[in-house]
Order: sequence, then structure tokens, then C-alpha cells
Amino acid sequence: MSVLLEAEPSPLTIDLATTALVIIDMQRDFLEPGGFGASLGNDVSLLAAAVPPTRALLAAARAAGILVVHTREGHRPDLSDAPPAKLERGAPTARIGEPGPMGRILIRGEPGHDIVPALRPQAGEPVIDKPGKGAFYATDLAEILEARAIATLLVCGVTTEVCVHTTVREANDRGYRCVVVSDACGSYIPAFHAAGLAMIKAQGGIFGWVTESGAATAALGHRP
Ligand code: TIU
Repeated sequence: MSVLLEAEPSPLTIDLATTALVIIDMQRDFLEPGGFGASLGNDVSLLAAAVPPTRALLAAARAAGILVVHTREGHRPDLSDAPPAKLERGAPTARIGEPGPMGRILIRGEPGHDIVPALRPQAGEPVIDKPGKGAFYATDLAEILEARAIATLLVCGVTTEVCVHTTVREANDRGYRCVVVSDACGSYIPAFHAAGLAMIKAQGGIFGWVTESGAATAALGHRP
């Protein structure tokens, strides 16, 4: 079924049969105190505002029956998939792999690596574990999307200018139409959130479109 989605820089028609919702890295490591985001010196409370819109979007996507994909950034316990350039960067209070209140920082299988309870994946929803910022790098996301003939991605999650942006750029070059859901994204740096969204839709939509969760849930046929 094709539906009209209000967005910037222009409305667009999306076919729900070939549309997927991709929720980027809504993990405790980024949203809760004591995780990776906090270790980098960030105020993690800034990401909380993205949870209710993402929850509404997730409910609408499930009700519409579209493919829902969740991603998680993290590394193997032996850190063999973590390049030294990533491990050494910055001056965090705790480095990737070091112990914290939610287990080892940004390590698969640890409590901090989990998706926040409000957005927990359901059975049948693929969860992509990724070692990088982009969801296509070193993952099977492309194969999962190709198997379902997905053409359009509704993208949300954290953080806007880091993992959401990197994934949208990767997807754009792979031929996907990307629609970023602005209020279902969040950043530790509000100016970068705004700039990141502006970059997507500038120049006639150089990377895609930007919409809001209300417009996206309406297009998905959600009746609150
Ligand atoms: N998921 C994601 O965006 N990873 C980051 O490291 N983001 C930061 O903003 N640091």
C-alpha cells in the first residue's frame, strides 16, 4: 500500500511493503548514566526525549506490519573487532571494554549493551550488532533489507550526527530512500542534532528527507 508522508524538503509517497523502520543504537550504553556516552563526558539525559516518539513510531510500525530493524553498537568481549584507533581516541573516564555499573563499556552481552526496556525488540525483529558507527559496515543489514526488497528506510535513534548520520550516508549510497524522524533522534550536542537534520534535507534532500514522528505514525495508519 502506498501512502503519502509529510516531510521536508517535500512530501513523498512510500510503499509500506518496501519500507523498513531502522532504530539506531537506543542502548543503555548511550541513554543511561555509567555507559559509553557518559564515559565520553556527555549529559546522557539529553537523549531521553527521543524515547517516547521512538516508542510511538515502533508501535505504529508494528501495527502496520512493516519490517522493524534494531541496531546496537558494540564489540566482542576480546575486543578483536575494535580498531586501536577507536579504543585509543579521546580521554574518556572509562575506555571501551573497561568495567562500569552496567558491565563492560560497549561490549556485547553486557547489560549496558542492551536496548532500553521501553524499546525492547520483539521476536522476529532483526537486531544488528555493529562494530562501527554505520549500520551497514561489517553487518548483514544489506542482505536483510535485500531479502525483503526494502527501498525506503525510516531512520531514528541516537545519536543524530554520529550513528544515525553515518547510517543514512551509507544507505544513501546504497540506493535507499532515507527518511529521518527528527524527534525520534537525539544528540548530546543539540546544535549538532539540528545541523545533522538540516544537512539531510538541504540541497533538495541531498541525503533524503526529514519528518516528525506524528507525520510518520499518521502515514503508517496509526490511530492513537
Ligand atoms: N550510536 C552512536 O551514535 N555512537 C556514538 O558514539 N555516538 C556519540 O555521539 N558519541
